[in-house]
Amino acid sequence: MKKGLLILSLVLLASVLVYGASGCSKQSAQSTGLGAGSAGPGAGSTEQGEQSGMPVPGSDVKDTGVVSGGNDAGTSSAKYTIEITSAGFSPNTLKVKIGDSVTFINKDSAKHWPASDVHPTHTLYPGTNIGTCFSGTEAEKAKMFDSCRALEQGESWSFTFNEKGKWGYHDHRAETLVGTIEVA
Ligand SMILES: [Cu+2]
Repeated sequence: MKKGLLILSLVLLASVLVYGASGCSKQSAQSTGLGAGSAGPGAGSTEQGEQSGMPVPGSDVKDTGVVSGGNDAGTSSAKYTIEITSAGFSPNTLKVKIGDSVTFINKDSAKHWPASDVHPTHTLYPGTNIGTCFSGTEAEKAKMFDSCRALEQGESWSFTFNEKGKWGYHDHRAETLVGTIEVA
């Protein structure tokens, strides 16, 4: 009796285990299959999308910050001042970077006219031509290394250098007053 019971219970237990195991494996296989077929990829991809999506906007924001910072660094141009006196330009040699701007200020009682070489046409600096001073548009004139007018005492004129090179200039009113701006 005891043996019979033990064996019976063992058999029952074994069958339960086997059924249970097979049932479990079937269920898991089915759920995996179903999952893979329907909800699985969707949920998985959604989860992945959310998981990878969450950091992406964050990193985008960070990237944007970095980029705008980089832009700031790129666009933050230096500003230089060159004084004009009866002795000429000071400093008369200057090294700047592309995008930097230079303000010429007339500290003299006489008028001065900073302009690209070569006198009298002023065509050394790209896009510059003294003729355009009188016939060109404001946009064209803005690109010219030429004040296009004689600066009064205390008056200033600013120009942004967007062309690489070593640019000689002079005072169109007194062409012996010269200087050089090197744009790197
Ligand atoms: Cu000139």
